[in-house]
Amino acid sequence: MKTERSKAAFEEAQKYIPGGVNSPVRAYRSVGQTPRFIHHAKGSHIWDIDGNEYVDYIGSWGPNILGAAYPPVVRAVQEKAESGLTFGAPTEQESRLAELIIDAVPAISCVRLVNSGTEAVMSAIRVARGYTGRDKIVKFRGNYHGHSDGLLVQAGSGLLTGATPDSAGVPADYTKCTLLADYNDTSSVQKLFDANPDEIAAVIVEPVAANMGVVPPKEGFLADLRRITEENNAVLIFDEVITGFRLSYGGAGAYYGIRPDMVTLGKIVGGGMPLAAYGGKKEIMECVAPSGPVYQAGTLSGNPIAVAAGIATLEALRADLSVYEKMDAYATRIEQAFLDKGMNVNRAGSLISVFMTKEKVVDERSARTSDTKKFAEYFAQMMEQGIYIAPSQFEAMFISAAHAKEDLEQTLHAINSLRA
Ligand code: KE4
Repeated sequence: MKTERSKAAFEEAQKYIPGGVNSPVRAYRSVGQTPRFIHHAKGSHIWDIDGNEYVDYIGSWGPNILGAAYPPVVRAVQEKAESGLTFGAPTEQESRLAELIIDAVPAISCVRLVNSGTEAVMSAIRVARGYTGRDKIVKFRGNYHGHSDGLLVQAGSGLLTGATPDSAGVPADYTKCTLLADYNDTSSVQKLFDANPDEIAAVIVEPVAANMGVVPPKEGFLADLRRITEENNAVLIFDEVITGFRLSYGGAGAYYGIRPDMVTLGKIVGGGMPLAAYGGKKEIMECVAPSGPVYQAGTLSGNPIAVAAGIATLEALRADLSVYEKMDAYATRIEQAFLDKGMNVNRAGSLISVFMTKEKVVDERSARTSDTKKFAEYFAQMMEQGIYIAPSQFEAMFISAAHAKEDLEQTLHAINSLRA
């Protein structure tokens, strides 16, 4: 596979941008290859600047659930741009998107639009602290909630791929209120509440973990979190930046029948534009300025172009909910092909990960037993076969509504051709 142009572009980029990329996982460091510089994407396919074409299972890390450059979304953006890119003032379309979110996500009665998943989570945590008057929060080892200081503790995604799961530059004081539990281990959460009575503001969880590879919740785990947080008057936050509008139109909460107090959204909700959101119970969200004392703001929050993309995306999904069964059926075929190869695979809806370990992966500890060198070899073979997957053991494969029969055939062929 030719990668000369990407190689040259990567060299050039490294003159100006840290590591040559604007987000670490894009640098392909853990798979030891040249990151592909992208020329364009359409539907379920993506092309790099060397002209290589791939079946795309990253989909920009989740947003492209309808496929890349989905015409109604592109049209909505183009039309909206004609009347101005940003006003810094309220528009009726923001209320329309908020209404779509509230109608879709059972746990959300009031919602604030922001610009990234990081910002959504950072804000939700602040609101939970303001609402409860408590400082401590519980997160799970291997869960990634964006890069706000207090959450860069034993985080997942690029932090798991890198040297340490914590980041430099975060003062100890900023993380001393962040307590760590183990995913799928209810007792580890109960112990923290027993040891910190009336001090924990919130538990934040990826209802399906997708940043240590895909790790579905064990039967009863989410219900346990709901029970324990209720018993202790703590806020339960589902970080649905990945699962929102993916696991079902109502997200993981609707899919598993658990209602958290707050939900964070990103990726799909912005249709590929920089838009995210956090919301929840009205009495909690009324703490948010200007209606309440918890401050949060943003120049481009509710940006008209991003809102137009979000509205077009949600309206397209809502108009044909059969896409969810279609994506799950496609994902099941991929999962079965990996199983037939004797590979270790986790799947939740249209999210899949293979793990280079013999252990069943149920938490960060078991995820870290994976052989990342073996993953790099798997990655290289899939890319050679024109299958574009995440350059890290600790990410997910994202199936979209655009993936078609030919893509499935090419992918099944690639999986069957994998050399051990
Ligand atoms: P952003 O700030 O990247 O929009 O969202 C942060 C975030 C929050 N919560 C969850 C559950 C997330 O998965 C993310 C971001 N996901 C990563 C992929 N694992 C984004 C890709 C990247 O970091 O480049």
